Amino acid sequence: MKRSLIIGRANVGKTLFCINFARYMGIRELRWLVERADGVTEQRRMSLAQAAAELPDAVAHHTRALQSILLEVPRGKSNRPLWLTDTTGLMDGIHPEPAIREAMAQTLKTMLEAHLILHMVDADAVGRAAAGVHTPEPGADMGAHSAWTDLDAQLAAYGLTQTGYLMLANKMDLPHAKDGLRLLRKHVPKHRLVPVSALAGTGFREVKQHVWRLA
Ligand SMILES: Nc1nc2c(ncn2[C@@H]2O[C@H](COP(=O)(O)OP(=O)(O)OP(=O)(O)O)[C@@H](O)[C@H]2O)c(=O)[nH]1
Ligand SMILES: [Mg+2]
Repeated sequence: MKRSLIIGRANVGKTLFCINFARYMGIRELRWLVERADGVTEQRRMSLAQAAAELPDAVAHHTRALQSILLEVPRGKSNRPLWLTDTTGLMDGIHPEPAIREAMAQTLKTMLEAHLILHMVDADAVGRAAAGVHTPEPGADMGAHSAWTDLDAQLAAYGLTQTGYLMLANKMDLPHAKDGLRLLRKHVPKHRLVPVSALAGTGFREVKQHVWRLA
């Protein structure tokens, strides 16, 4: 079965996007298939509200496994199943916790096999970093975790070789996101870049069109 994989740095909004995109697709209850890096798989059922409420603010690497939602893509008179897979956030350098390193390796391995890659970046963090605005966050240095870095540049370079790749500039509802989007367009002039807000649900129609076309 084909997979649409959402990847990116920690805290850019991958999980919230999956939850709200599933809602947009008409899913009322989430049935996650969780694939842990140690090979164990499990099912988790929850309401959309419960899933969103479980997301902490500014905690990097909240997601530590592949977690997939089954979508139905209309194809003629029938539907074609497609996994929408949320992943562990990536980072530059080496994470001190082995479990997170393994989960990040799992993300990268799965990326090489995925039919569709949605590479998410935090446009607001990019804009904030460019403006020199440091927003202190509780618990974690969100700025350092979510702005554009070499890792994004490498993912974007890989994306140029993949027809199923699309870059998503997230958090467009926040004040510095427009500046961030402008900068991102300069960083990756050859890529198709879709501005979205995982929180507000904007840009979802374009993402759906891309996913449906290639599913
Ligand atoms: N304002 C705003 N906040 C967002 C948006 N998307 C995500 N967030 C917030 O950003 C934080 C991180 O979101 P997550 O969905 O957990 O990010 P993630 O990329 O899955 O993070 P990891 O699992 O740690 O890699 C949460 O507090 C979300 O509520 C958005 O579009 N706008
Ligand atoms: Mg997550």
